[in-house]
Order: sequence, then structure tokens, then C-alpha cells
Amino acid sequence: MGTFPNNFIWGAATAAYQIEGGSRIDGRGACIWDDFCDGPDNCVGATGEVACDHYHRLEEDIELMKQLGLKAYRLSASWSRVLPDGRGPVNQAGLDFYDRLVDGLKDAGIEPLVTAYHWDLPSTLQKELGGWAHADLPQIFADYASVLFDRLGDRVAYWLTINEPWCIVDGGYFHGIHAPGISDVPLGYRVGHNLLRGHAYAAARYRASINGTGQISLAINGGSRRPASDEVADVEAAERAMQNFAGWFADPAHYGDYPAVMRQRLGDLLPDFSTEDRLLLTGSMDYLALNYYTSDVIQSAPGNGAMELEVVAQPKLEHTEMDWPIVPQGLRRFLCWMSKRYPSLPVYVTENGAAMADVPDEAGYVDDQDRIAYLRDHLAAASDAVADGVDLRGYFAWTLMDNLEWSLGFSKRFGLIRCDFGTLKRTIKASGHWYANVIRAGGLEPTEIETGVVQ
Ligand code: IFM
Repeated sequence: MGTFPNNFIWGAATAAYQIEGGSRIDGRGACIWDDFCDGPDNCVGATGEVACDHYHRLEEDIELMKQLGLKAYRLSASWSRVLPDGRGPVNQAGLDFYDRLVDGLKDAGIEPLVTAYHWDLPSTLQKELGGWAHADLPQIFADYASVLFDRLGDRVAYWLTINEPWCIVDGGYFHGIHAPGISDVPLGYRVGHNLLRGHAYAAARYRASINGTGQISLAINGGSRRPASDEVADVEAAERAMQNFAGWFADPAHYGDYPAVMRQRLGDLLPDFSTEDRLLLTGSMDYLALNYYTSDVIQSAPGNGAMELEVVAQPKLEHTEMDWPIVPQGLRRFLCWMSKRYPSLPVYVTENGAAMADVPDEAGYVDDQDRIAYLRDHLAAASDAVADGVDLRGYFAWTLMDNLEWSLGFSKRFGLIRCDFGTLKRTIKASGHWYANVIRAGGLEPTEIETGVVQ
């Protein structure tokens, strides 16, 4: 088993809507998740109005990051906190919050990685323009991102434009289970297209800006797609599934267009990029930012959808509270597949973690050995990928603290730190202490690797 390179960046990640709260104060405008969670059946009764109240507790939270020994922290900015209507005048109080956060992190020796858009579109843009379906959204997004680059870019060296465009389309536009709650497949592909254009425009603006000396990318969620058998049809179906999943967004952001198999099979559902858009997209990722939770097994299924495949259940594997099979070696395969298809880009795992059925003791302490096992086995798989030649430079655990898991409200806990949503008290879990040791040691102890399972 391999180890991790020197200067490996050990981090943890969060997102604005999931932790900040303070949704109606200091000039913040509403976002589509505020609206979505107002719908009685959408977020199991939860809203982001308070969440972890990070907006009022950022000093305390940075102190906790220091206790974990984090080298980096991935945060996202709330667009409607910075620009309440999505465009127009800047809300200085909102921008000041991120300025203080970045300063606090730098003072603590923690490298900030800032995501400009983690799903919380300003409501006004949804109501007035129809959100990301509108052809002008990419430019409006780039204008917003530039406000962040100008104000924070002197201290922030790592940027992500957009988090998980696949999830935005799949949850928000194919299945209607995420904001804005629409089920319209052709519209979803248009939205995906505009997300890619928005990423490209923002990346170009960053690189042209005075602060544009760092690295910028977009976070792609994915996993491996293993064939159910050695049959050629299954092997080809699994490869199609990979290209249709991670390749959907990574191919355009690296090569300037969708994978050929998507063009062939989806036809008119995929809009064309203009020549200018292709040029801006090509090479628009300075690094691969990969979010990983689980992997699928795929078999060929002639006639089943455009991709003619189906997912085979993996009942023998343990599942997390999200009902996602636990497949550590899928991370290794995913990292290898991505770095082969998009060579010469450094790789960061920008999210990885597990929702578990945490049971706190009376003091709020959680002895989450199941989460430790998940993280340990995934880190072992990541170190295998390093040994395979993947240029892996960092890993961000999802997530720093329990938070609002979107339409599942506060019912799913992924945190290294427990947040009591009644009192807002934070308590570092066993997994947080364990991760602090990993960071201190620069990797897993050999004895821990030996206990890892292989899937
Ligand atoms: O909580 C989410 C995060 O916002 C995006 N990636 C997946 C996580 C777990 O579902």
C-alpha cells in the first residue's frame, strides 16, 4: 500500500446553505433553497434559517478546525448574501463575512478553498429569469464570481466555480427533489449546458483578473462503474455510464465538448457550444476536483434509456444512512479513470464521507467507529491510487460538522464534529480526533491500512 505525498493538503469541506444560517439578516437575499424548504413536503420540515449558525460562530468554528489540525478548509459563498438579487449592488455586510472568514483561516494557517456556487441560486434570478435555464445566467454568474475574485483573491489560491453540476441537474431538474424542484429532462440538459458555460466564463474571468494567479476548477461528483460481468456488452455499458456521468461535465471542461457517446445517444437533448464557448471551456480546469461517496455496478440493458444500461444492486455491501453502498476501492478506480482520461491535471478529492447513525452520549460525544472505518478504507484506497500513479495532492472530508443535508434536512449526519441542532453545541466526534491523528501523521498508520477492506 502506498502513502501520501509530502505537502499533501488535508482538509474538510462545507457549503454555505448547509451551515451558515443567518438567512434573513444583514441584507442577505433569499435563495432557491429557502424557497424550496418553505414547501411543506420538501425538506422534512427543515430550513437553512439557522442551520449550524456558522454565520455567528465562525471564530468558534475556526478554533475547532485548528483543533483538528486542518491544513485546508473548503467553504462556499452564498451568492445571495453577496448579491441579494443575484446581480446589481453588492451587499457589503455579506462580502465582509467571507473576508473575515478568509482572514481567520489564514491567521490560523488554514488554506481556504472557495466554491462560488454550491446550489443556492438567488431567488430573484429564478423568479425573473427562470434560473440556470436562461442563456444569460452564465455571464451573470461570472460577474458574481468576479466580485469574489476581486475581494478574496489576494488570499485565496484555490477556487471552484460550481459544485457538482450533475447533482444540480439530476436532483433539481430531472427528479425535482432538489431546488428548484423541476422535473423536465430537456430543460435539465439545457441547465447543465449553462452551468458549464458559467464555469468557463468564471474561470476565464479569474485567469484574466489581477488576483488570478491561483488555481480554478469545478467540482465533479462521480464514482466507478464496474461491469457486472466480463461480457463485452457489460464492459461497454460500464464505460458508457462513466462517460455519461463524470464525463458529462469533465469532458467539456477539459476538451471543449460532451463525450462522443453522449452526442450520439442523446442527440438534440444536448445543445451545441459556440466556437467561443468551446475555446473558453477547453482547458478550463487547473486541477481535478472530485467528490466521491459510492460506486455502481452496471450491466448492459438493450432498450433501457438512451444509454441502454442498468444499475445492479449490491446487497452484500454495507450501506451508509444515505443507503449508498460502501465501496472504498471504487474511489481508487474513479481516481485512476479520471486521471487517465484527463491526464496531467493534479487531483484533489474535494468531498468524501459518510452519513452514519450517530448515537451521542450524555455529553454529546459520538464514538463513530463506523465513520472511522469508512474514512480509513477510503484513504487507503486513495493511497492505492497514488501508488497507481495518480497525482493526488489533497483530500477534503465531507463534512466538518453535521449540517443540513438538503431535502433530507438534519436527519443525516456526515460530520467529523457533532452539531446539536437544539443547542448548536459542537462536539468533536471520535472520527474528528482520528482524522486529526491522520493529519498529524501525514497518513494512515500501517496497522490501520492492514485492517482496511477491499471492495
Ligand atoms: O451534502 C452534500 C454536499 O452538499 C454535496 N455533495 C454530497 C454531499 C452529501 O450528500
